[in-house]
Amino acid sequence: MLQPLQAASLGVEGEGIWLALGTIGMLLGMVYFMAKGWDVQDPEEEEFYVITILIAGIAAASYLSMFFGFGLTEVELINGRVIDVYWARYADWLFTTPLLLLDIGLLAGASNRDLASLITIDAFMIVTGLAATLMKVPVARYAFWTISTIAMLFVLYYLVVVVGEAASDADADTQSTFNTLRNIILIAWAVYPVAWLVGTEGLGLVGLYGETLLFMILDLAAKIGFGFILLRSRAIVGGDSAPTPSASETTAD
Ligand code: RET
Repeated sequence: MLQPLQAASLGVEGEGIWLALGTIGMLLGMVYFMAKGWDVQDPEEEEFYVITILIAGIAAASYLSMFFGFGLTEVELINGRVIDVYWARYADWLFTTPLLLLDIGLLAGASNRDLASLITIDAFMIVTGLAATLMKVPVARYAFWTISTIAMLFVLYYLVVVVGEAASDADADTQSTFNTLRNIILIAWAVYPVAWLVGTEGLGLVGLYGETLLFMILDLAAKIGFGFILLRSRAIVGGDSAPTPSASETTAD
């Protein structure tokens, strides 16, 4: 007997519940951000809203597609093992992780050059992660996982050192929001490669059900939790209400 959830979503099994919850969580986050930003006039502040709403919207679409089994594929490894992978995650992450970095980079007042470097390494991380996920030869999978993880360490290092230095020139509100968001990224992002490794794509210690739950929690924290803190902070308010609107034109090299 097909459960209603399974009937609606081709090939998706028990993990469909987490994909449904993920979709709802992203939609609620998006609607909350839209409602909160409705009256915002200041163009600088508006920019943060646009980026953050887009992040939640892209994720909602990706979760919905996974729920319907669209983003799901099977990879047959040369050793005969067949694994189910949700490739739609990578399409989501390819756009949303750069947007998250853009959010925090703009907040810190990082230079365009630094933002471009950060986003390029990040995109490289996601693309090599997708390669790791789709390869048929196990050793190649782990090789690409390692390359992607090294790229992630560069992203995190860059965020702390280079973007952090730009943020240290900003006002106290901005610095404290930057520190909180940076810590969310440091903690949440570092769990992704571990989830991949212990999940179905890697060693298979955790099944698709547990892995989908873990990614849902991580995605909601990294996108909606992140956006919630960013958009509630006084740091993004330009004009009169902020003590010093981030004097961030300086390119401290
Ligand atoms: C993969 C697998 C290969 C190794 C590494 C990975 C890192 C993924 C990351 C994803 C972050 C996603 C976010 C989504 C927001 O909702 C591709 C899992 C390093 C860091 C923040």
